[in-house]
Amino acid sequence: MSVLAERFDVLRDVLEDAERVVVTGHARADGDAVGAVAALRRYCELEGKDVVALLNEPLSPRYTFMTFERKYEIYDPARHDEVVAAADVIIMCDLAAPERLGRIAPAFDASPAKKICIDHHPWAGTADGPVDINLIDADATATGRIVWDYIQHVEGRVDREIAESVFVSLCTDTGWFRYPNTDASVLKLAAELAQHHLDLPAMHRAIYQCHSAGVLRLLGHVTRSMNEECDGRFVWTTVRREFLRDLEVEHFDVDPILDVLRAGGKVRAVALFTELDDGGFAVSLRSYGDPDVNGIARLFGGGGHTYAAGLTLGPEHAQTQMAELIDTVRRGVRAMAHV
Ligand SMILES: [Mn+2]
Repeated sequence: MSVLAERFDVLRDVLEDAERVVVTGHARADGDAVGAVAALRRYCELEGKDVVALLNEPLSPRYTFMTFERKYEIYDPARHDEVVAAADVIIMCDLAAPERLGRIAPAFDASPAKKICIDHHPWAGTADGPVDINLIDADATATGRIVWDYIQHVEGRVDREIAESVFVSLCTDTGWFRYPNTDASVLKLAAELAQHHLDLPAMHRAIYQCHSAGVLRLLGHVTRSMNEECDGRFVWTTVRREFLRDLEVEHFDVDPILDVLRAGGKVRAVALFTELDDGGFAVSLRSYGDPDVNGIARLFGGGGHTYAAGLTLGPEHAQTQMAELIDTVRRGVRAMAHV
């Protein structure tokens, strides 16, 4: 039984009384956020609710194969502020910091709706979560899995759309079943979802083999220019704006780059610094849980999970902070027991 069982009962009572529901996720929605929002939207629809799924941006092309592609709306203040204000319930998925709702955040804050948070990032705040009702379980594999557990708990209907959505959450947050959060229960659920006529090879192709030639060249650049430290156990690199311009790459996902960086046999931690337009850097950190990259990211104002975390370095002291961050990871890797 889920540790959230009691909270699930609370959510069921709230949803039972609700007519108008808005479901949303963090800006630049990743697979888990997309999957969780998509599954909840469909669940609410099957329950007869007047439900709207709002995202900040169009879906990444990786996820446009989903049925959800035809079911969500891109937030437009002129159209949606009214919808958000009139909602009985707003559910935010895969984030516990409302400011990460991006452009939707002000409308979310202003709405008198009952607010629900469903998330699996470690919650570091004082109360039990940021909003009225918080379903936060840092041990959950993916936010989409919490949504699935909820639907199971209330014995809700499940169809192919829900199965596909939860599968997208599950496979992306486990890196297609390779990260440390993959265990027997994950594979068991994946098998159950796959029974809803999911085309797994096609999903894998859509999500992971969708790169432009420019991004492939970027991968080559990244491996050529990577820095190896601690006898190859820590690898880091920087992606400069000028490289992206030269390669005509406008958008890219960091996961394939991080996958390449950590493909080395000795690698225990990687860091990727992507230069931003303002001269700051978006930083992605990965490990196998040790060193705890969430702890390291928090020191620099970011966060995430023990094995995957991120942060942003402002332009002002970017170089100094980058050096400090690299040194912190280096020390974390050196402190690891040799295996
Ligand atoms: Mn997630």
